[in-house]
Amino acid sequence: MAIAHTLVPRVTSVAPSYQHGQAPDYDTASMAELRAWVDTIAELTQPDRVHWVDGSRAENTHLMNQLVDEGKLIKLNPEWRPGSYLARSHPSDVARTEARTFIASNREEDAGPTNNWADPTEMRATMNTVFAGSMRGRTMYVIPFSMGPVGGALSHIGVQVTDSAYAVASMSIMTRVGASVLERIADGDPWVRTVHSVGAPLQPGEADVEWPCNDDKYIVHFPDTLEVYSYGSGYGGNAILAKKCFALRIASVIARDEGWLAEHMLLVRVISPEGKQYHVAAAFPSACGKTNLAMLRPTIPGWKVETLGDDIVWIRPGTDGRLYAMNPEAGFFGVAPGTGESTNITAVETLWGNTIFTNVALRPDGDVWWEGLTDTPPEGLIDWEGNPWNPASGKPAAHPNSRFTVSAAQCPQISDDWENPEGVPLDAILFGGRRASNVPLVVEATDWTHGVFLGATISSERTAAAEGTVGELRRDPFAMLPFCGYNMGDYFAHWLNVGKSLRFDRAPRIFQVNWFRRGDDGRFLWPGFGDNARVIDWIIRRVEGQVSAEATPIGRIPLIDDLDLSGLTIPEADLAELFDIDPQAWLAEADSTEEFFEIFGDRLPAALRSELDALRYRLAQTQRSLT
Ligand code: GTP
Ligand code: SPV
Ligand code: MN
Repeated sequence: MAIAHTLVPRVTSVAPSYQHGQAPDYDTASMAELRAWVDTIAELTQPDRVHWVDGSRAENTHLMNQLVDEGKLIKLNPEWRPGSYLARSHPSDVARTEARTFIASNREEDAGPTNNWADPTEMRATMNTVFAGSMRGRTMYVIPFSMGPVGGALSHIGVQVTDSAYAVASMSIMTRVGASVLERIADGDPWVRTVHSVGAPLQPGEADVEWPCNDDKYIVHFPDTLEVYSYGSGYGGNAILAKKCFALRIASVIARDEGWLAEHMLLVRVISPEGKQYHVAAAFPSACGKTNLAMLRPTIPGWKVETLGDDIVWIRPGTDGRLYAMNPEAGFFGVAPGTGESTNITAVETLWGNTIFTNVALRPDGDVWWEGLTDTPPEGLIDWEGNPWNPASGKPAAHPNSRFTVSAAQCPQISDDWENPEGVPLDAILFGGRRASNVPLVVEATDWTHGVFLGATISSERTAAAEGTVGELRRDPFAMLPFCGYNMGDYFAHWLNVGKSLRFDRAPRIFQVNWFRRGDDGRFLWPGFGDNARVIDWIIRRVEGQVSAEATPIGRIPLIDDLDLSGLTIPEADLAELFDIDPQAWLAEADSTEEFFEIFGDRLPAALRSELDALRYRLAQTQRSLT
């Protein structure tokens, strides 16, 4: 396991001709094209200054000091949290805005029924209107970035222009930024264009606010030309355009065309007590446990987990018939609430310093706090809106979607291979969601097609990661509902095709998991967190063919005796309920799946319809045998 030496910001080499903040003067046609594009955006948005980001430590220090001087960041007490800052967003700008997220593909059917489609010609006109003069009074930063190690075979590069220094600071942690990326562009590597403005121009002499943003928001993707325009929001996936906009929505389109997969997944290396390595990727919807599983500390002896990624994985079929997976990001943008020593000590250790916190509470001693960090809140907290917190108010001190931004290299259990440009071979893929009922703790798919059916039919209770009603059940196929840049029906077909390109004995096994099943009294039936290693242990033993499983209508489940529950005291009734499969409830689930599938019309692969038929058939059989 690697000990993290690298501190944020990541320092990349500076080309000799590259002056701090200035446009690089590489004399190549592709660099001229980049400079011309930057000029066009500047002409439209009218910033006071243009600053080319070089990714150097000096530049980062300057930027952070400037943000503190402007009152946009609070420097935390270095005694407790060196090199760390707190940002407070505007209360109206706290999460991704799915209703304002658009796929402006040339053909409406390419966006599909799960995306907001916009006519690209009309949307371009709208963008030209809203971005006109939108950066007045501000600096426009030009950020060259790489997703994946610079120059890696699976990597892709992009450029984000933004008028938010906070977005620059975040991008510097979340991606590889700097001159080495410009060298690739100068050499002619293709790059994705992304444009971001908070939509709050300043009149001469007008004072800035703590968190500039605009009530009018647009997060727009042009998949046919590989461009992103984001307007009005400074928060998370709306502003760090390399993340959801590029590495998922745009990358999924590139992946469709090139035969690979861009997924909303975590990636871990699991090492068995025998010392054998396995690689597991897992797709769970937003705020459903990816970061926690990525940083798992097993509670059962002998097992070790190393972190490779916590949110996005790019997966390619290899020539050997296996799937290879790589995390394209360089940092974690993780949910703060619920992160504590008893749940995710690895994250707590990762956050020792060099971290930007957003919308958490401030302690009187200049450190931070959020619900779940400790059992009892400290005295004298300032809440995420900057007001003294009254515990009796019933309002949380930290916003439910408050987050930390920190370099992956700081994670104490980061894998030595996390920057391996080849990626790692996958042994298992997990699909999960937040389901209070119906879905058992773990179910194994019978084959790849059934696994794709499990992924396609995930539903999950909504969380605070996006605007909407928390707790409401919604379909979130492959945890990609808000992130697939093309027709989800085609995406299902693509998954089936990728399966066909694998050697059947080398394709990863597919499982469905649910850490969130609840008892009648509302409590979680499964302890979760470190104890999820017990489920991983069973999954690995299935991969190795060491244990049998019970065939049920919905898939294969463990024989209880095969689960390592040593040291746990779970009432037998709870265990039974964790694996209970109620045929009536599942028939109703099948009806809802049919309704969901109908929205895709003839873009739904026939194989998934057959899977649904087969599921109903098996459920009906069980019903007969029960009655
Ligand atoms: P995004 O960054 O939005 O994609 O979220 P994520 O999928 O990485 O979710 P994360 O790991 O940050 O967890 C979200 C919330 O779920 C946190 O409040 C966690 O404490 C909680 N959580 C994670 N794993 C478990 C678990 O095994 N059991 C229970 N009960 N809660 C969990
Ligand atoms: C998610 O919502 O899945 C996130 C946070 O990882 S954001 O980057 O804001 O999309
Ligand atoms: Mn996520």
